[in-house]
Amino acid sequence: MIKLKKYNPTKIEKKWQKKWEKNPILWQAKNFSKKTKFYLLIEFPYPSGDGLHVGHVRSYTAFDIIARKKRMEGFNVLYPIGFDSFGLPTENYALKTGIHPSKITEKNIKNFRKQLKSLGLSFDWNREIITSDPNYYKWTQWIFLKLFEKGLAYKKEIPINFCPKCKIGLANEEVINGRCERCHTPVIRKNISQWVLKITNYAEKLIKDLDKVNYLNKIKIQQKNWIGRSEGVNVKFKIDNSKFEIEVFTTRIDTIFGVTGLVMAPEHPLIGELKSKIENWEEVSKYIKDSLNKSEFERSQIVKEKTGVELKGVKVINPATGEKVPVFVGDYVIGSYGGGAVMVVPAHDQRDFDFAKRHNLAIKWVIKPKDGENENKSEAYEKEGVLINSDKFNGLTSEKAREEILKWLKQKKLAKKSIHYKLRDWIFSRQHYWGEPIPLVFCPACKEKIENAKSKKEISKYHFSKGELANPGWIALSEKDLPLKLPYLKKYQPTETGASPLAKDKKWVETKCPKCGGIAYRETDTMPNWAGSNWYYLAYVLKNKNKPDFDWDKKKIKYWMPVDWYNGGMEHTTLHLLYSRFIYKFLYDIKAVPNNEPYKKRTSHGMIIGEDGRKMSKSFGNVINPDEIIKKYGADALRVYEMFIGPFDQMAYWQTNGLIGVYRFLNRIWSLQLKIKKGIKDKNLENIFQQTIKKVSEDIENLRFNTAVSAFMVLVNEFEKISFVPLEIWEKFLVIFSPFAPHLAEELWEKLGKKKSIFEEKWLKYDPKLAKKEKFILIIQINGKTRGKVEIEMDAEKEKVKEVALKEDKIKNYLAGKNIKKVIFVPNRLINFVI
Ligand code: ANZ
Ligand code: ZN
Repeated sequence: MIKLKKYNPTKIEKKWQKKWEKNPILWQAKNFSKKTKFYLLIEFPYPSGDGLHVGHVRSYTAFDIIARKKRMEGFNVLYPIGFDSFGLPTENYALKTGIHPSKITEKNIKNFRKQLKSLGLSFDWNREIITSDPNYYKWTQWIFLKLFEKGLAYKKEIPINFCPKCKIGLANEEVINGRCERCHTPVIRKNISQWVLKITNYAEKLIKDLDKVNYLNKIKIQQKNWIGRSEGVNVKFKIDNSKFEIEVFTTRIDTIFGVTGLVMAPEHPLIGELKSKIENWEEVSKYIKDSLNKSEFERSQIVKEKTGVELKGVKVINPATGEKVPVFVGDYVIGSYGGGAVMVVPAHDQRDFDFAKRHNLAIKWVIKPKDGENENKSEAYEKEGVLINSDKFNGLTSEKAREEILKWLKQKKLAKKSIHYKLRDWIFSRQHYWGEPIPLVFCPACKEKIENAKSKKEISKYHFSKGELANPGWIALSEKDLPLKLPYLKKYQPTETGASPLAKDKKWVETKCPKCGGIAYRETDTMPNWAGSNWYYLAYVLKNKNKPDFDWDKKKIKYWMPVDWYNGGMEHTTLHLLYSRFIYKFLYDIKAVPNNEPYKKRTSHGMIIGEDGRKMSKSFGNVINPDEIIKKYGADALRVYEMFIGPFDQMAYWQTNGLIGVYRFLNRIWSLQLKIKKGIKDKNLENIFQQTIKKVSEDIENLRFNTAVSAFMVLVNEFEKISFVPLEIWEKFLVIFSPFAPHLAEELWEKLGKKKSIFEEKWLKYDPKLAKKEKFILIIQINGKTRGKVEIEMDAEKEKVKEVALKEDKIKNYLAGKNIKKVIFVPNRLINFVI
């Protein structure tokens, strides 16, 4: 008998990775191939200094399995990879170590590439992209220029969330519970002039088009909540003895007869206008100053006290009753939502109720339950109901009243229907070094031209774009001057003033205006981290193998887009997913892409948690380094283990013991080589094997990798039980197992004398006849006594067995009127009802 060498994953895996690299048909996607295209996308990594995480391995392996299966099924699969390499962590690390961010990025990418390759992932490496490469960000800048040209980018002095530690402005999305997403320092407010993108123009489409895509429901819900569409009414409250009026947004116009006050946000511009009327101006202005320093988060806390100061001397008129009610400034009202003011209905809104108690406002009940009375007067009655104390609207339901009151006030030109969104425009500037420069200059001469123009006609001869007219002085670079390269700066610390470090490079900043040739100054802000990932799925499509630059080839886009299946973390469903959908929709509107949703299908994976139940983190010392695992047990063991670890969409705990178990399992497969025999038949095994094909194929499509691995384990048990494994079944087993453990399968395949790669094989279809589950005679007992028998499919689950047993007439009779206390179930044998 031949002696079997030990399973040596290190050797096998290196060998095959080298061979596969030289065989592009195994991983290369072909533009315009006649085969049906299938574009699989995973979220590309940020190349941090920590290297690859076992969380990356989970998602990348899962989709590698799908990619390999799809290729074997005859699809032209695009499964690409790249690096999202601009961003703060690299810059912070650079500041700490004194090594330039570009150097660090290069080094980190090298490490990531090596790690990814050591996993045997079948990425199309010819399409690798790097967002900090000027050839790449040329197009990130181009997209910005287009947004600017069409008037979707504007510069605005706005209070932003500012992290005093990172010294950077943060988008609302980057503020988690009032703290900086990266360093967890409490965020403060600061006024800075920023570039902002009008994502709100797309709010409606971003909600509506969710109907067209196949995203996990929880992802759709998150997107909808984030956009926060709210339908209601804008109502005008005239200020007594003044030409001014205050507009409020309400979703409950049915409660208008209960309004006993009005609160304005501290930012509300009208407060300044009313200064001469306000008798307690000092108190009011101090309150405003204090609240503007607070973050939006702090201000919107539900538990927070509803503070406010009355504007003494100012009253507004309730448009429904004509009553004069007091006006306040209060920081629980958000300046940028609705009209930045709310009507106070203490009886029917708990926040208003609290506010009223504090400030002695009247509480006027105008809604009662449909049947009966509302007895509880110690809190607001927020539910809908029937109107009372509302004049001619008494007796109407809330729903009906909303229609009627709107009609009535509309006639008086005091109200109109309106829709508001929680979604804010997207702050697109960062005062940091390691990002894409914004390709605009500021030209004082052009500014003057625009501002001093007497007529539209006069200005039209200069051909300023929408963006240039809306932002006087800001002039777009010409497309042919892209990329605008990030200058190499030795000193790139963020500045205390909040200005971008690029401002320090006077030589770079001073330039000529592309429009008039006069002296102009470059924008020194850079783009946020999200800019590069807005369009990276297109970059893969456009990437040329031997050319560093991209051409915007619409034919390629038409062939490949949309992405067929996109997988990523739940933490990106409100930010990256929304931003990239917005950008793609914009590109569609300017006819740069042929369809308006970038991703057909979106799923997400659960995180992998440390062995101790905590998030993996250096500070807890519970981080698992994939390199070490691969060195000790091999990439295949890591891959199969991470697929076996639990349901793909759920969080899972790392367990090194589990990994060792999988490693042993692969060793057992390795040993089976000795038992392979040609020319034998085994009907029972054939049956189990056909079921395995069916199960594994379906499980892969449904992301049930854990149960697919279990099915392989059952099969391998069967292999071990018999004296010989038929060669034919063994070969087929290797084919369906190969996406999970590609190196091992390829090696065993070669040992069978095969000349071609196993990945050139076709995926298997199960034979429904052969896969039929066998039946057995189920014994049905009552209190341990056999009362019946019935034929049923092998491996039927408890619930199913119970159902079948309870349908038997005899059993029905025995159990009539009895109470089943317990059901004992022995799989493939018996069921016993204890009564
Ligand atoms: C009066 C009222 C009576 C309200 C009532 C509710 C219940 P959503 O659904 O989230 O859009 N509101 C309006 N603008 C606001 C702002 N800038 N800051 C804080 N709150 C604001 O919420 C709409 C409701 O939130 C509006 O309807 C308004 O209070 C408040 F029994 O108006 B309501
Ligand atoms: Zn100019």
